Amino acid sequence: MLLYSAPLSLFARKVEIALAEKALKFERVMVPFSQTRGYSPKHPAVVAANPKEQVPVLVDGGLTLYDSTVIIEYLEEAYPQHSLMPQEAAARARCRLLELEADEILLPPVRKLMHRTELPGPDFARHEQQEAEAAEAEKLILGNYSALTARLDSQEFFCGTFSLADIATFIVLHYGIRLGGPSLASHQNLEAWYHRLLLRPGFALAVQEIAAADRALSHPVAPRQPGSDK
Ligand SMILES: N[C@@H](CCC(=O)N[C@@H](CS)C(=O)NCC(=O)O)C(=O)O
Repeated sequence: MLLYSAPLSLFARKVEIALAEKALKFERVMVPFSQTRGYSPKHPAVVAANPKEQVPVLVDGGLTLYDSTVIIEYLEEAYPQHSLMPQEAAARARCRLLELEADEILLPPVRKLMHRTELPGPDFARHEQQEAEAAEAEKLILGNYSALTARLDSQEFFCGTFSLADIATFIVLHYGIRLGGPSLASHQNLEAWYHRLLLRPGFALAVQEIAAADRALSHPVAPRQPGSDK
């Protein structure tokens, strides 16, 4: 299997963690990325494989797929060992919904923090505007932490057993923290869940590689002030 990934691509990291959890070996091609030019120039294989010209792209024998959700669903069906889904239909549907919510509900406010790793430009007014929007987004992120804490309740994982919902939720929360967003300190069972996942080799490796990519590519994000997450 061959995965087209990128050093700071949240969606590609989601697939990398799923592959690691399933103990599937893969080759990886890191497409070009920089904070100033984004994904330009696009990798020709990604342009050829995906009409949206985005990573991740997975090639498995004669099959080429794009979109992290479609790729993980395929991996789950083609390689059922180390399942990333519960068994029962309603539980599977809930789990898929949690993945969708990670991508479509949890991620939008985290996107509002992404300017922080870009090299700051000369337009100070624009920066102030971005930070004002980030402050509003951080309130939404804290609200999302509370909703997730209630949903996790006393379970070890979001769908009872470990699943793709944990992968999708973890990676978005990790990006928020990496971008100087609220810490999990005031949400104890969510914080414990986050640290439980970090003990799994695929998660730990992704987090290490993202930190290394930030050191190489990103503007450093100011450390969060203790006590600022109420
Ligand atoms: N829904 C897609 C989103 C993929 C996506 O947004 N990929 C980003 C990197 S995280 C990308 O390749 N962006 C380049 C572009 O849009 O031009 C998925 O789940 O894979």
